[in-house]
Amino acid sequence: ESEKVYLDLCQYILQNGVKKEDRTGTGTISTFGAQMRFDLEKGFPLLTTKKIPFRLIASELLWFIKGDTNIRYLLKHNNNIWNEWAFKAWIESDVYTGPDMTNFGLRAQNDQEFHLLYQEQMELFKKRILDDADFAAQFGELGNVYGKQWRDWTASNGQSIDQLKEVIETIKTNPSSRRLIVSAWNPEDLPNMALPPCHTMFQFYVTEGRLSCQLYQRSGDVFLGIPFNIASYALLTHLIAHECGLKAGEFIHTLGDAHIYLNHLEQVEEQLNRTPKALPELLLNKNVTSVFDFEMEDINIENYLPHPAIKAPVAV
Ligand code: DHF
Ligand code: TMP
Repeated sequence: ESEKVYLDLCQYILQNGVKKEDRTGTGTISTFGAQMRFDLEKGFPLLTTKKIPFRLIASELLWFIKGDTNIRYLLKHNNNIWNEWAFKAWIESDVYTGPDMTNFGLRAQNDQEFHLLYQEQMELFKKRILDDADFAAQFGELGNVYGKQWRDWTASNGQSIDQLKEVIETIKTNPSSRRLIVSAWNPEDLPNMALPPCHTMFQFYVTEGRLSCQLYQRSGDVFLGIPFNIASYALLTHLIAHECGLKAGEFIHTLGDAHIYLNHLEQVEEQLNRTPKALPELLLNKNVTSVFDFEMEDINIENYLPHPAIKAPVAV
């Protein structure tokens, strides 16, 4: 059970984490610097100690791979994980004339009446993104986030750099390279992003027919975000290995600020009381040969029998 490294990290932070204020006003316990290794040959690292919605992870990854940065694609796939950050820009804009939604994330947790009002506005927002292409182009946009930097990094001379395409090409032509890197951290472009990238850069490594990947994540929400990030990069490694005729080797997850939000502590305790089950397997459509051609129906998880989901509020 390779998810033990994740449970150990949770345990470690509970025991050794230091109280730390954070941007969202929620508060965390935090440690700096941690590493988890997942052997992808021993099963697909989708946590079993709580149910993780794999189709949300797959559709988010396909969205990055397409170079898309607008939540409209995600909403069309019934994926709501980025809504709050587009909604935030909308309610802070001059065009928004609805009820005051300032600080909606925290207020919705503490005030039931406001929660209903917020839900109503969020539903209106989602509907408008789906129904109105012009509105979506303006307010569904998260700015120059992952998809933009991976596929269309704008260089100072104005040229576009397709980092993902180039790294896949290099894995094929020069697999021993020590420069197999994709960076989402573009300092000049940070002001143009809804959220500066949390998964900031990743590197590939090829030996003995196996493709490994290491991610440097500057900031990790260990209960909510990290399980998604693990599965997402494991899937990306499998997709690239598939195209390059390699086996998936290891996924190594290196974290900077690894934190548990103070309103996730009970949930983490509950999860730690559960016994992990066997990891599921990933099944990819063999007829798809390029990373850039995968669609949702080409990606499937089998034998996934997790414990039930555990709900927790996301800090905005
Ligand atoms: N902010 C914070 N504070 N934590 C995050 O993990 C985070 N992740 C982002 C953007 N901003 C963030 C993008 N990824 C969820 C998971 C991943 C994610 C955003 C949100 C999430 O809410 N997951 C819930 C339910 C998902 C659902 O079923 O719709 C979960 O229980 O895993
Ligand atoms: P920050 O920009 O202040 O670090 O806040 C970002 C929060 O989102 C932080 O709790 C980490 C979390 N996060 C993840 O854990 N994984 C992700 O993929 C993303 C986008 C965010």
